[in-house]
Amino acid sequence: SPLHEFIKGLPKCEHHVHLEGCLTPELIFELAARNGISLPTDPVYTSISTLSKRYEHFTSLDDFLHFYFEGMAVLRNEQDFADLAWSYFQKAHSDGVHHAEVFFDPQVHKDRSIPYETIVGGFSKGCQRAEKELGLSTRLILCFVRHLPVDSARGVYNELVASKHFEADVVHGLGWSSSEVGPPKDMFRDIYADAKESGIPLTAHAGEEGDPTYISTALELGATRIDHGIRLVEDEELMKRIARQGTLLTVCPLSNVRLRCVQSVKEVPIRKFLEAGVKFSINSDDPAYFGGYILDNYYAVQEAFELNVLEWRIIAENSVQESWIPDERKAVLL
Ligand code: ES4
Ligand code: ZN
Repeated sequence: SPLHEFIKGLPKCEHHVHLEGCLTPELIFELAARNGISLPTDPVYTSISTLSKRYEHFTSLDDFLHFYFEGMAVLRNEQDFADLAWSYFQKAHSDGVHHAEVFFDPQVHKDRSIPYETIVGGFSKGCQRAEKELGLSTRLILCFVRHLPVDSARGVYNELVASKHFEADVVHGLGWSSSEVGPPKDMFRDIYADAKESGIPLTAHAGEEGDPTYISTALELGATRIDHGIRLVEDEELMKRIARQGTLLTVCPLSNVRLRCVQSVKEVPIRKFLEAGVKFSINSDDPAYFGGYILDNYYAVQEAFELNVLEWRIIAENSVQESWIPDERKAVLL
């Protein structure tokens, strides 16, 4: 397509990528060997290629999450976390990403006895290296998971407070993710109330598999951004409100296809969001599992919707404007 060079050159900001979702089959095998960890007995772990093949056939969010949580068991030492983050930032840089806000799941690592300091220490070293060597700006967003007890989230939140990592901008904001339908919609109500009181920026995965009431609950609890949010189109009034408020949706088209939220990228409501004036960015989610990084997602949107230069400028501009960065940094990126 004639716009491919233009899209490649757009200044990109990534707002929705899980660092653990950047763990490629290659890196899983490499870290398992380095750390002397045996991989699960499931025959899909026979080789890099059998594992990669399995990733092409997820049946749902929870089917994917099983492999996502299994894979991250190879992360043991601070260096593993740093190497994983660095591998993502190098790829993002080559895709034209200038600013990246990245999620990580401390509860899941703590559950397998990795200390909070090892996790945050490693990931933040990866961020510092990206800032220094690639000129990327980065933000770490600590993500709570919905499949573990809320007490475990409270434990991590207490460690965040004790570490003063928010005040030091080591951890910039909070999110929630993992299984959407099932656990109570408002399970993080108390934690989000405390975090909001402390001025911590809040986002939440909502409206991926779940209906629009998951989105309205997230907003009620203090989220100022919505991750995925594609089912927003099912509630006209809520969509108008989100457009009016200027709330950003962080959309992940290839993820939605791989997890069967939609049958093809054409079903992702990109046109509807543009027409309704809903701000969104295009992101990679779990690129090691979903067959593409951010530029692949941009290209997939172009192939499905044939947007014009003006529409791409709106998308790129909104992704800069809604980033959690100071105005001076926005001015550099625009
Ligand atoms: C996720 Cl695609 C997706 N949805 C919800 N939670 C997640 N964690 C990692 N990837
Ligand atoms: Zn996600």
